[in-house]
Amino acid sequence: MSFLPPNFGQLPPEESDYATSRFVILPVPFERTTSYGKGTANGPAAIVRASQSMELYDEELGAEIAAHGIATLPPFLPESFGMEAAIAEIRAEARTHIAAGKRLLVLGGEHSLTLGPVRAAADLHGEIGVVQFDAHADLREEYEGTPYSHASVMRRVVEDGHPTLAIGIRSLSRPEADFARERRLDIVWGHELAAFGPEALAARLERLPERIYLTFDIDYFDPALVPATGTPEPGGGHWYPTLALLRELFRRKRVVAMDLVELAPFGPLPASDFLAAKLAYKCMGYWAEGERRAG
Ligand SMILES: [Mn+2]
Repeated sequence: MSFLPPNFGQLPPEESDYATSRFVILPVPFERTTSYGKGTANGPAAIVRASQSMELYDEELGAEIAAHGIATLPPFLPESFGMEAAIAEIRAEARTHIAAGKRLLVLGGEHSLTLGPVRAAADLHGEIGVVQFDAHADLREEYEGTPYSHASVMRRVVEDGHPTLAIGIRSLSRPEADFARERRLDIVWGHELAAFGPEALAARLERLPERIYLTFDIDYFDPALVPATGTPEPGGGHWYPTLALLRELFRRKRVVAMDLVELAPFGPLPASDFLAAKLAYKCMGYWAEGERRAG
């Protein structure tokens, strides 16, 4: 039996060595505060496994994205029991790779972990905006006793002072809606998605800084497309329209790091895992394209 590299895309060493790779995958199977369905800790492994059965040629871009190099790090799990300290550990780990000039993709895990790489990106780049694809606003002051819950992550990001754009939101509490209104947060609601294309996105992106952190909660998608997530919400994004939005984002802005979170795989339906793997790969392709156009 031949040796299968346990990396994203099942790439040979020349396309997956850390030193020469443009992209770095950081699996963070972090799950502490999920509310309903469990299983996001299994997300990163499922995404990497699915990516190994994925064609590496991208027909839309006419290129093999993997040629840029994709290094897969060993899974990173913070040792700290407390949430604040755990987030600080993830922040330090993420900062190492962004500082090394890598294009960092964090694979979750639950959405609470996002605060770590957002703070790492801000440590290194100063002013950043945060673009969030998500079904849920995640703007709660706190949830189930912690301000570091998955349901509070964007509240912390806003309080850190980062301008945000949230896309696909269709689930939030009244206090979250009040907070969003008071702070004039920019939100593209779920029911507006059908009419929201790349041109509309470009106009909204003009309000944000040049450097962007992208956080992608997989429950943004219609659960008919991605049933494997802990708190599914009807409605949401579809595949090709979402890719068009992502391509526009990477064209218009300099994305400094991103994450893909909240996949909770279940065996009988691997389609969600494959969608997540392909989404990560498409983002890398758009990322490289955007940077090439920027020169
Ligand atoms: Mn979320």
